[in-house]
Amino acid sequence: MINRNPAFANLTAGYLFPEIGKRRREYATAHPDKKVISLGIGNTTEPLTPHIAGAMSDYIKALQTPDGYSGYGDEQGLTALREKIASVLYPNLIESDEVFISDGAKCDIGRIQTLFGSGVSVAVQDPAYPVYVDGSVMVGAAGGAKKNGSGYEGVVYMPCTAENDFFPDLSVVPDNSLIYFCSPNNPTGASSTKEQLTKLVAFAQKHDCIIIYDAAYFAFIQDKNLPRSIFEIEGAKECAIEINSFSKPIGFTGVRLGWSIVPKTLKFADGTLVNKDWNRVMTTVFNGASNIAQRGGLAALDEQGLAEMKSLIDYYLENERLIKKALESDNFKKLHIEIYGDGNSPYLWVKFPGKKSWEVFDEILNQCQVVTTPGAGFGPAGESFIRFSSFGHREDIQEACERLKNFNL
Ligand code: PL4
Repeated sequence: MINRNPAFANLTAGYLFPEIGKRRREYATAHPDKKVISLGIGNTTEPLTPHIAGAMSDYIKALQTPDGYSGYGDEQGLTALREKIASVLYPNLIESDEVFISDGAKCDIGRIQTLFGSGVSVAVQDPAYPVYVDGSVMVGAAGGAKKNGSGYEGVVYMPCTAENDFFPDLSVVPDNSLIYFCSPNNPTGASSTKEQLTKLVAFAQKHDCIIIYDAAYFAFIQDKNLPRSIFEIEGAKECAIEINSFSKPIGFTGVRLGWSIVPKTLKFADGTLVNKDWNRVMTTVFNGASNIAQRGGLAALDEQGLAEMKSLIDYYLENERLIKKALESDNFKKLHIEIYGDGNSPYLWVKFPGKKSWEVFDEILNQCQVVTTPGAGFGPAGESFIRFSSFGHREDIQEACERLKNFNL
């Protein structure tokens, strides 16, 4: 028999989001008469918009003709889409051959770990999107990280709390580490300022670290002073990779389309270009994003597409305002909850002092039939927090808000 990859024995039993789905299904099965509303998994709910859907549908029609048919494309993506991402989203910052089109940010976060091998040290914001840590554990990074309480021994956790304005103390990060950083942040909803990201980049440069910057929620940033990309920060092209996605901006969570930016100025210790190795990874173990989805991505970045993107983002941000208002009602005041979320992300991060996250999750589900996400699932510093997602149909959000107004602990 072949031995099991020892890295897998180090993982916790299950990944956070399927566990939430399982609890939701169990509750629904036990209470078939009750309608469960999800403010849990960050999954888009609103239909594709006409211009973007139209571009894909036209392309599908063309695929049915001898002239319009196309098979495999370049693994790195359509040249036109790479150029459009560079010029529309990173004007004068990035060149098109630094853009790699993919099937989504999560997949890129997984694949990118193959670039650094098992020896690399890993630092993450705490709390963080679980894929950074679980993916690192799978490839045996961080010294073959082993489960230790609610975290992993070997992974450097950088607490991001209200006390430090959700920006971590970087001094705990060893030299030559991979630093996973997400802004706007999942789950805290905090967006890092230009000053904070300047500190991050300066630290990475001084300590020979590489930042894996997850900007999957960039489109939610409303404050014009907040950076939407790490490459707005001087020096970032020497120390950062950006992972990004069409999932949340245009509802492509199911369609699947994302991109990574690997600057040609980013090098490994031996001088090899990271861009060269990433090109090798993407052309070897990835076969290109769907050519239909890429037509949607192209349409999303023209004038009409960008306007449609804005209308979707505005819709979810209005949901967020409604949820926040419900959480400000008297019953929650009595619980002394603390609400974080400044209208630049789809998430509200809410502290229930003295309570365990999973306990609050179960109570909200049982009392209100509303699914949330327990903060402890995002790392040790997430304990006592609940994440509320604003993805949902307006009428469901309104109903969830009404039910939450009767919640008590
Ligand atoms: C549930 C910071 C959601 N099954 O759709 P992608 O792959 O382009 O982007 C995934 C992604 C990347 N980066 C960050 C994210 O928050 C997400 C999506 N996260 C959430 O509720 O936290 C969906 C989770 C999905 C998953 O595992 O990603």
